[in-house]
Amino acid sequence: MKNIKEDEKLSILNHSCAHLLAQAVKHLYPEAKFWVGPVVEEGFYYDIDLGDKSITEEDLPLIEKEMKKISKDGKRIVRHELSKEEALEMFKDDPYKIDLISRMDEKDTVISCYTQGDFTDLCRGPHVDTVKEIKHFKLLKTSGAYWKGDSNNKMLQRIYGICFENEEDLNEHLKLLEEAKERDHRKIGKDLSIFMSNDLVGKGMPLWLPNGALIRKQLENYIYEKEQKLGYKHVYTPCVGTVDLYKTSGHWDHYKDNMFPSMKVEDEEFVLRPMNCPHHMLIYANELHSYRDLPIRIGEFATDFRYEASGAVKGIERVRCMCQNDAHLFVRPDQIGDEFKKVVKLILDTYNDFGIKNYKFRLSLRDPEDKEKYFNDDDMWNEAENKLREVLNEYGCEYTEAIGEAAFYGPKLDVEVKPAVGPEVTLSTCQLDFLLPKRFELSYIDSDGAKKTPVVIHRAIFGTFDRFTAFYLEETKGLLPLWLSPMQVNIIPVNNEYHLEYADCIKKELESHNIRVSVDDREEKLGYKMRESVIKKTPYTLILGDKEKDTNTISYRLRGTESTENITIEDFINKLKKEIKDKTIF
Ligand code: TSB
Ligand code: ZN
Repeated sequence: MKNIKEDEKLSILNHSCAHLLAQAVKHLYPEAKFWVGPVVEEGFYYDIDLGDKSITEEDLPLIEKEMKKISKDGKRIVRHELSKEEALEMFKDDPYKIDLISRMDEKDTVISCYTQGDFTDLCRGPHVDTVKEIKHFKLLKTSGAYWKGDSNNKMLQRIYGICFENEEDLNEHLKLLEEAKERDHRKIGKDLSIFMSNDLVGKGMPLWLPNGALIRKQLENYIYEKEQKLGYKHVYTPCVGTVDLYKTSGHWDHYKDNMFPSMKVEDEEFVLRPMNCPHHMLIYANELHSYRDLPIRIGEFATDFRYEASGAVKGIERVRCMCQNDAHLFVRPDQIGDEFKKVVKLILDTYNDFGIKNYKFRLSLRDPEDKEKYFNDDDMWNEAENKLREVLNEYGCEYTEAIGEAAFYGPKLDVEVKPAVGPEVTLSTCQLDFLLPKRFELSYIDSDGAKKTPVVIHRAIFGTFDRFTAFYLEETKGLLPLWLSPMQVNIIPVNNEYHLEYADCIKKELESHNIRVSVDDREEKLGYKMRESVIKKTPYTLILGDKEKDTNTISYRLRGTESTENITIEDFINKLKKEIKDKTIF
């Protein structure tokens, strides 16, 4: 999909379209006041204060109509430059513009405004020459947006739109948007009964339905088995900790804004944990360790709570209650490279098993200037950052570097993926940490008998089961491989009266081999049931009629194909068992 911000010409056009939108809104809602209307990756938006009025998506066609009318009128877009004093006078009735102008420094900013017909807006520009050029646009949606992004401020109304140079480009883009909507995990999650939300539970706190729970269990089993083979030891720990625990770890100082407020019980003050590292540090510290015991790998499928802004939570991709596929690896300094390499391999193997191709590695480094966020030890940082680079180069992984994106305790390698809708998110992560082991005074006895401090690697292959499921639903468009499908086989008897008994018998047989089966015994037409089976994205649909019953066979149709195959039940079971075992992608 086109990134409008990256195309200079389209950027200008979209910016002009934002002004056109504002002008049309002003015509239809004279009391409207305007905050800012920037160009974004997805087009443009304008934040508007409409007093007690509100604009819904149903109102957008009317606004578009007014925009078209203004565009046809064809007024020129004229730039004026003015002094701060003149600007303050010109916009004296508009508190939003006054706010903007007051913060402008005349010495290094030229204050300018643009006029088109009866509408003038404060703006840096540039713009297209006349409103006539703004023809191929679409208003996309509305949402609420706090003034300056601060939830203590007034909620403004945001209208999003997009503009192109010709109708074909616009239509092509709208088609892609429509496809993205179809692929959005929130839609698939609803269609396939994977998760739900309820305000009584809270924002960003989705409930996993049986189908979702089944997928999640498979993911847990998959990664548990892999981690066990790699020498991980899995633990269970509480999803709260005391404030003192998080003061010791440093999260209280560095991560407090992302945590829920604390709660006092008797003489203890608890927080819902945002991370599991402190608990795992204490487990390490529970025993004495020799250099020969390391690496020690403590894993947990751990529930965490993070205070994500209510406007930022999204389906199961960004939640306030999540379950990490977490582990902390305690290593000697000489083991960092090897262990980091093993994590990268585990990520690559996992993605390969899932057939995931659309991802990018990103190395997140500190901003050496930011002494507040990052602990101040240049040698430690340089050493850690170089180790990560070395392994990535050795593995031949392509990666980008992001300055200032590191965690406060060390540099990290993230895997970035692009959701159907919205900005990129991190899936897997692997983070080096020289700080936390010191804060928890962790140690091991080295070969020379001296007490040394281990290094910690934080890593999450799936990230969280929540985010991974969201991503994978979008990556596969909900067409999950057989082993992950909540329902693997759907049986349709051609005629309930004659074939239901046979269908039930086949169901029992498949179930005895741990295959997940449903029988559609509703009194509906065969064609209807077949279509339903496709909508539910069930991998195999069995059609059982006279022929199958008489020959003791089954006829199956593989999802996405139009032909049916007739085979014995034994062959069918063996085929499915192999596909499940091999985790076949189809
Ligand atoms: C890997 N302490 C480390 C851990 O040991 C840690 O917590 N890292 S993290 O902050 O990067 O989180 C791990 C992963 O959780 C991220 O890579 C991301 O995939 C996932 N994640 C983070 N925030 C959310 C959220 N709000 N909703 C869903 N998943 C999230
Ligand atoms: Zn951690």
